[in-house]
Amino acid sequence: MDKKNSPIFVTQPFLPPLEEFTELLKQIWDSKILTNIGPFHQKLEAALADYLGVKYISLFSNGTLALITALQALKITGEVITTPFSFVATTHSLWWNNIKPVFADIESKYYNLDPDKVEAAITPQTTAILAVHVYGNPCNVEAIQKIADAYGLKVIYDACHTFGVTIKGIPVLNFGDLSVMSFHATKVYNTFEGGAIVCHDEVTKKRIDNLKNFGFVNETSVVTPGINAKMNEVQAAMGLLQLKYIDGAIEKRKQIDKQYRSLLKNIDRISFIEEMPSVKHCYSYFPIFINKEKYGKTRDEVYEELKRNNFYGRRYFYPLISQFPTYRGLETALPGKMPVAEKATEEVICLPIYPDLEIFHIKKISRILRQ
Ligand code: T4K
Repeated sequence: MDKKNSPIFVTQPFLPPLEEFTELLKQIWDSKILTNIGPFHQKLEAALADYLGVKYISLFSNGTLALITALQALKITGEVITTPFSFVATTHSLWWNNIKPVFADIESKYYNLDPDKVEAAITPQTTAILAVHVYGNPCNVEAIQKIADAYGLKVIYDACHTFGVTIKGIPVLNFGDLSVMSFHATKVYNTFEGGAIVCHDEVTKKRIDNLKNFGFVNETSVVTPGINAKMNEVQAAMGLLQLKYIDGAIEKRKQIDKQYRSLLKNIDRISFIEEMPSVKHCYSYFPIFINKEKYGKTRDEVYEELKRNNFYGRRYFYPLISQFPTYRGLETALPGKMPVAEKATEEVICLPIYPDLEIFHIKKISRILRQ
């Protein structure tokens, strides 16, 4: 199939030149060190800490295990306030820790947790806030921290959509008690699968490292019932290589974001998220919102139309996590409780965005949306 007619998905992983990866694979073959915090794992932790501007980072096999472990690391129990507008893994991490999710509504500008709604949801059982920097736009970190300090709560950020994002030059990963990252194939920076926890002190880093390796501290001592969530050497080698190319990949995403903004700006029946001031972005997603009344078509009709034209956008995040069977019986999940999230989930389509997306594709998508 020629390039112009092949299907275009919401994303396509960025991959470095295969020869360079083969070179690193050869080193793994020679050393026979495949996993268990080997040399590539150690090198990648140092390199990422440096690139991201964080003090401590612990690598994981994926973002979901990193989320589950982050909650273990802080010994979170009881109730945690979280957003319904995210990938389901965010709330699943609470379920896996026997923690009751308490959903709070999002704000309508960036679709992140609304701090006022967070405060209103606090009960004597609340121990933490699990917020998501959705689509890579930072939460209102100051307001969230203020609430956390006033009520003695921990803050964990699901930073799976933010890679290298800064607010006024400060890495977003440095806010909150812990931040969790995903390096899944569909993310801005990928190690095929992978993830990480960012923390701010050595004791916490040690605890996280123990937790991801069965609780071992040496050959014979197990200090905690840990899990196996280590990143392996092949993933870590890929991560090192990806770092060489990441700035270029983000720059290409930036250009695509710019094209969409310029081509869609005059279609007043479509809205998209304004660029946040003072934020360095990573352009992980390009969500648009289809208002049925203004557009004259439902979001799903537009979504299907794009598909008929070979463009496979995604309805991230539909349904809301709170609408899935596991969670919909919770009091905070009941219909009408979160009007902003309930509207967003019915209107959103994430358009394709990835470094190799061609300009003619962006133009064609915009043309379809304009019809
Ligand atoms: N928290 C948040 C906020 C997250 O967004 C995620 C993951 C997590 C936590 C958990 O992190 P991980 O445990 O995954 O590290 C995808 C991803 O699987 C998931 O990682 C991601 N969020 C979520 C938003 O999207 P699906 O089910 O939509 O993926 P899939 O397989 O349909 O892929 C989407 C498109 O990407 C495909 O149509 C084609 C393309 N693709 C995908 C893969 C896997 C490729 O071209 N190559 C590939 O290898 O969930």
